[in-house]
Amino acid sequence: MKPDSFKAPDYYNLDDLLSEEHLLVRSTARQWVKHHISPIIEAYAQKAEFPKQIIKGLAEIGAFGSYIPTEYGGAGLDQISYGIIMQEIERGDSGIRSTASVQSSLVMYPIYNYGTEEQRKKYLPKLASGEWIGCFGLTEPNHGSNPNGMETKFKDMGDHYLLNGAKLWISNAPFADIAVIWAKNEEGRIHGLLVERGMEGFSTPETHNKWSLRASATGELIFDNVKVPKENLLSGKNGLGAPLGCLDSARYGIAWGAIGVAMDCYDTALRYAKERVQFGKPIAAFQLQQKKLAEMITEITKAQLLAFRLGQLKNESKATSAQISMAKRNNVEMALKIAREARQILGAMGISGEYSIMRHMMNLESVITYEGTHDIHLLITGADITGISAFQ
Ligand code: TGC
Ligand code: FAD
Repeated sequence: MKPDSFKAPDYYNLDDLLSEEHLLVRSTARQWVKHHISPIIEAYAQKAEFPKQIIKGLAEIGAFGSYIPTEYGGAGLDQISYGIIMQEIERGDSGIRSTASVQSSLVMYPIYNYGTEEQRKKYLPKLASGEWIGCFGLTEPNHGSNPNGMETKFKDMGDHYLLNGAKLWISNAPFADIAVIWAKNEEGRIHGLLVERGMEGFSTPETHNKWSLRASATGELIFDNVKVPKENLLSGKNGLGAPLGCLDSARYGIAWGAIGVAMDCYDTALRYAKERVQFGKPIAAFQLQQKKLAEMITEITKAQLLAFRLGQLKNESKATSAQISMAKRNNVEMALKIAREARQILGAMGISGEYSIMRHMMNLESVITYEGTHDIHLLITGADITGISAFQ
């Protein structure tokens, strides 16, 4: 792969709006990605393997529990810093950002917000340091966009819960030490349970043959009469709103992460267009190529403004779920379109692993589907503005 000479575009001087802390967090994450992700990521994506050796480094840059208070091992940063870290990591690879956002928003977030003090003390420091990796099980073979229909269930056996069911398409599952899983009790109410690797009847087979997110490990979670201790219930919140609350946090991170991918593709395409000569001129001199590049920087700038404002709203605890959906949907589609256009600017070189673009493009096919599909987020906006749900 080419050496990483990434230069981030900032067409509207948005850096002026960032604090000293934001800039420091960004430069730390950016340097780390340059040194520890860019040189290895293509090889790991090609062999479809997650590079486990980076876990400690991810913890060190504050990617695990960025906004979780320091007393629980988190980095104690604000929401904009969390977004910036996701942006920088996803600039390297969406699969690596997946591991970080699952750990932070889908595992540490519910333990911090819905867990007991004992659960926070037991799990959060281990997750923040990367000693333990977590995963989040909501999607099932028969229930993806409609998690309310889930079939995984647990029964109160007096001194423990008995858990049965299966989850599919779960990031980090094959090597996770702990799974936050969502299941229905005997009354059909959704609850979160903490299932640890090693519990009898719990297995995590890996899902192979992915064309996307190849450097991220994806798997199933199978529960065959798993005895879950009662103290592993997340008792602070139940109902579908509990897992969806976690998704709000993860979707917010993805809205920033997608900008990282778009910036990387734009930067690569701009540099290539200025260097590649055809018909006696750099291809950047042709109007058709300029149109592509000009539209890219326009869309990136709009997405940056959307993410920054959403970050301010998140910091003030004012961001609505529908606002988060709009940003996730817009920014991921923006990044995917830019990846496709950038790939064309590179001609045949665009399909080569020498450059990051094709990997980003393939990764985004997962990002546009997980955490709520592109169409589901459109329906969330539709329901929000009309007051009428069109899901059913
Ligand atoms: P609905 O009736 O709308 O809502 C049920 C209850 O949930 C509340 N709620 C939310 N709460 C917090 N945040 C949100 N975003 C919320 N949206 C809804 C709502 O207020 C209600 O509460 P209550 O107290 O009144 O009961 O539910 P619905 O069944 O009609 O479904 C709505 C829909 C379709 C939007 C929702 O089911 C949905 O978002 N579906 C998409 C599923 C999804 O996103 N799955 C993601 C799985 S995890 C994943 O993909 C991780 S990838 C990780 C990686 O690698 O990065
Ligand atoms: P379906 O729900 O079957 O949807 C199929 C199509 O129908 C989509 O285009 C959808 O938009 C459309 N559709 C569905 N309902 C409607 C409707 N009402 N109106 C209009 N169109 C509709 N899940 C987890 O729980 N944890 C994870 O860690 C996780 N990681 C993932 C990693 C990867 C690489 C991938 C690809 C997925 C992951 N997922 C995870 C699952 C992901 O969240 C689901 O794939 C997603 O929510 C969509 O569900 P589905 O694939 O079952 O599609």
